[in-house]
Amino acid sequence: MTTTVRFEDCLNRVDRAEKEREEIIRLTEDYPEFTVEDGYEVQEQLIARRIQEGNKITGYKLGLTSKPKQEMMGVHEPSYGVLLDYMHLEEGEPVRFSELIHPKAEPEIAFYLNEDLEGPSVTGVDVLAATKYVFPAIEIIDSRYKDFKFTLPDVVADNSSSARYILGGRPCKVSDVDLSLMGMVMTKNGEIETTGAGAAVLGHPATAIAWFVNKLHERGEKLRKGQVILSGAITGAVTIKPGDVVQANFEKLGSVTVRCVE
Ligand code: OOG
Ligand code: MG
Repeated sequence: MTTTVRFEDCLNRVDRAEKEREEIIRLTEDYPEFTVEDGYEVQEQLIARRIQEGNKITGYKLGLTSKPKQEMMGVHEPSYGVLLDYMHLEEGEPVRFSELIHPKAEPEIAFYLNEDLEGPSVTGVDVLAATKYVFPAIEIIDSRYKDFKFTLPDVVADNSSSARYILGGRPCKVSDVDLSLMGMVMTKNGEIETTGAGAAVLGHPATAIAWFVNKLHERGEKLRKGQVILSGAITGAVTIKPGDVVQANFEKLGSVTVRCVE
């Protein structure tokens, strides 16, 4: 971190924004020299605060792993964030808008690990070998930045917009499916909103996770048995409002549904 960036200030801004549900301006507006590395530093400190507050890490999420998402956000590199226990919703529990700023819904494939996974040089094949199950998932993202506008360093500092996630009830053995060719249809209130296939996520969702594991290694971290990893949205995010019911339907994997309330 360059000396002109006030690290503590950046950390306090993203921390408060999530707690108070208040949009903030991009950190890079006040600190143009803020780097992606700085973003991960702030993210790490933010998660340390959440853990100190009594929360637990349940896994990770990848962001901006598909072309539709990268184009939508104007960012051309993936990012990652940390999933905490308070972000997990059981299927059937609603997304409460009163707890969030301007949430959106994304269709994702979630991985559940059977073994620890540590870089460097991890490949998609290694990821599949360490994966016990895959699940259909919906991620609810909620960027703390005004109008969902950010650069890569900003979004990384904001824990990659992590807010809530829902896993479908039916786990599927990874060996029983082809995640690359797997079709997906997302509906809102019964109408088709977006369609795609697993290959939208860096060619294969396991490739995205391999990228992530090697990245984590650079920060001296690894994935642990029992953690959930969201591999990133297959399509652009879907706008939602209270009263909406969103469903992600995957070929073979089945579906996952979430309802939005005030
Ligand atoms: C960043 C997070 C993107 C995904 O799956 O691509 C993400 C954002 O768009 O706010 O979670
Ligand atoms: Mg996502």
